[in-house]
Amino acid sequence: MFRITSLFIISLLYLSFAYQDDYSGYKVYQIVPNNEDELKTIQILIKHPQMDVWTSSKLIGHPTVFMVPPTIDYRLRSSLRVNNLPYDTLIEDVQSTVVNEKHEQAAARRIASKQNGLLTFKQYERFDTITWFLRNLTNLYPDIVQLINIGKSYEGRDLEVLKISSGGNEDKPAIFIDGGMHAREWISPATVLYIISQLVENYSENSALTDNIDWYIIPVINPDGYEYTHTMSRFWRKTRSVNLNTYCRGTDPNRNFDFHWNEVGASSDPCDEIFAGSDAFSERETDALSNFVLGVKQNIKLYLTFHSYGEYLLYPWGYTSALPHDFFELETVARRANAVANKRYTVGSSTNVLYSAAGGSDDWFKGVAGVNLSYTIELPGGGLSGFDLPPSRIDEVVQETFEMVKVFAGYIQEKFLYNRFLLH
Ligand code: 0X9
Ligand code: ZN
Repeated sequence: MFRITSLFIISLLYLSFAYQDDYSGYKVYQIVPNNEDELKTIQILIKHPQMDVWTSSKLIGHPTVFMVPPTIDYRLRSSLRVNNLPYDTLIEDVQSTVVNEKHEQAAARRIASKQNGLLTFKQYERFDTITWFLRNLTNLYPDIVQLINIGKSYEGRDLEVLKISSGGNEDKPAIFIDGGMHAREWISPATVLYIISQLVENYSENSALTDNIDWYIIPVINPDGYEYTHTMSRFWRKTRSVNLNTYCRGTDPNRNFDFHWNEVGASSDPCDEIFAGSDAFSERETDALSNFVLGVKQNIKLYLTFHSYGEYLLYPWGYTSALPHDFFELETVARRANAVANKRYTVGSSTNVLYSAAGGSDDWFKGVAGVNLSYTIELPGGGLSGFDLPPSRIDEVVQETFEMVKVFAGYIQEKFLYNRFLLH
């Protein structure tokens, strides 16, 4: 009996590891363009469908980092040589980085388990723990928090928005925050969880932020992808929905929003990392999010969506290089927030500092939901891969980012409350 049970366990263990993605022989390169010509060559290079772009920018001096499979490595390097493009090899063998990160995670878990509290910000949490944390907040702080189910993910996970409100006036300005849209950007859910924890668990100290503002917050909008990066494939980016007539799964949720959908910087090929989906809002996750937002849009005055990495503070548009009519305000508020990060972030419109990409959530919030102040925040990278910011650095990033969020919230108060008092 014992032998049968242990055989069963061993085969289960084997099965759970057997299909994990193996990044042996995958390499990561970095190119920092010194002039317009190099910039142009990079833009062409990163269009290669088998290249996984980790960060990129349209600005001279800003790095473009990408991962390549062994199958195209030789050709890629020849083309870099032919084009006279100097590059650095950031990672010789991606698999060893993934294994290292697993060890780091295990060590971080041991440290975290010795501390009090459900979330310690000493490790990247799994989706179940995150859900548990949110639900527990509704038990502990029923007067100020409410968990609103907005739908289910493709694989059936609950999509839940936490509403933080001190009550009173129904017409308060609101801030909407999401994280975890791209599965592998682990620092994003961690940051959003920290914001929640500060607003709720540290309520007395931060009550100025909740007295006059309502908050709608969802830490992981793409939970299927997030879990998949923890269990199967560390660098998965998209959702996990099945696509027709192909084995390639998933849609890039940040190309799936119904505003100039699939016009530019997105792909119609389900095997691409920037697949826009079979249609706008084809994904349950983006559909649920947008339906919920349309119901409360008149109150939402600010949208923040957290991604990683590269330290960019981006505002619309991503679908055109034209600037929004109120770009001056967008720029001014972003610069104020950037001051708390010692101006490390690059501020600008997505198209002008990063790349053109239509169907992003930020564009939709502004263009369709009418939330004029809409930002994508690309958090700092770290570790070797950029996405493997060591657990020991979570604290520092989330704390600094919360300070930035305070600046954004301060502006909302200034604009929508104090001005109102003055007018009345
Ligand atoms: O490409 C994206 O979706 C975002 N960068 S990431 O590296 N996290 O994937 C930037 C999105 C900027 N916004 C729009 N293009 N609308
Ligand atoms: Zn992202």
